Amino acid sequence: MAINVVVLVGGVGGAKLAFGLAQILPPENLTIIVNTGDDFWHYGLRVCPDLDTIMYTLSGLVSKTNGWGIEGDTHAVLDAARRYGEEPWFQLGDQDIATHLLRTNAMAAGETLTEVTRRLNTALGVQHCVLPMTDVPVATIVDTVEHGELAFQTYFVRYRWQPVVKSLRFAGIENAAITPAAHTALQNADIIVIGPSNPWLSIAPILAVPGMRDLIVSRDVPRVAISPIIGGKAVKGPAAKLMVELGYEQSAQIVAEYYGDVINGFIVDTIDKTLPLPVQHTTSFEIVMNSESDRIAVAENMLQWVQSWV
Ligand code: FO1
Repeated sequence: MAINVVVLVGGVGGAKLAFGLAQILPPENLTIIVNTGDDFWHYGLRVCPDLDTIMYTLSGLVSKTNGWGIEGDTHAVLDAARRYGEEPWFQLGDQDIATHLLRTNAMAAGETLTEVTRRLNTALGVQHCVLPMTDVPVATIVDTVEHGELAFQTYFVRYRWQPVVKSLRFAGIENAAITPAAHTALQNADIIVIGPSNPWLSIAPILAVPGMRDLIVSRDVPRVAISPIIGGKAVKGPAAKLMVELGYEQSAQIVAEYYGDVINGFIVDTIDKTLPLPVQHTTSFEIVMNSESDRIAVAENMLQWVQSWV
């Protein structure tokens, strides 16, 4: 029997799980809803890093070293910009720029982000359904001790997530709406998964789209998160540092508490198997995803475990 899986993701960790799921589920049974709070305008181009990380990962184009961008991409455009005295702080590869050019052009001509995302993914051979969390522009804003409010990529890339974070907000979220495609996918989901993405930076913007959290909680199906924190440390990126700055303990348990009633299932690494977790269904297995076979194993173990609930 085919089961419909919807996975909410952002960043490199989420893309690894999406890759694993895409290897074992047919295109019609997997929808990937992606954070767009990291999106921004750069040199007049609409850059959507999390959507592109998913597209490049699923199409096999992704840079293996970075986990984002395109493997072997060159930087002739940014090098040429340097001749004009520009000091590029955000590494846009030449092939990657083609993605941003075409997306920006299509959106200027009236295509929605959902439509252009579908078209670009299809052109690269990605058959699974990749959806932005909303078609309305939303921008994660990071309030920091050192610099006050920073646009997300300024905080994350320009300042290498070193400033101390006081709070986060999602500018424009009040005007955002769930897209018909995301709504239908969540309504038809047999399992809703929250990937091992940063809960505060990648998942919170998705859940903050008006109506999103309520829609997910209203679904009487397994709603499972995979911890991005293993043994008190973030697998990648600022999750653990951010937790301390926001006043939390660095632990998978805090992530489960943070998700609250959004989830009824939580998966931690075996190293965290003794943690008391405030969730109805919990399990532990190895969730570090270094290789392609790790990603498939995590996706398989998760689906097997969830199907054993009933
Ligand atoms: N991350 C970096 O740390 N430095 C970069 O220069 C950078 C460029 C970049 C270009 C395109 C793209 O799709 C992603 C890029 N990223 C870069 C990653 C991105 O900032 C983050 O992965 C996400 O926004 C956080 O989820």
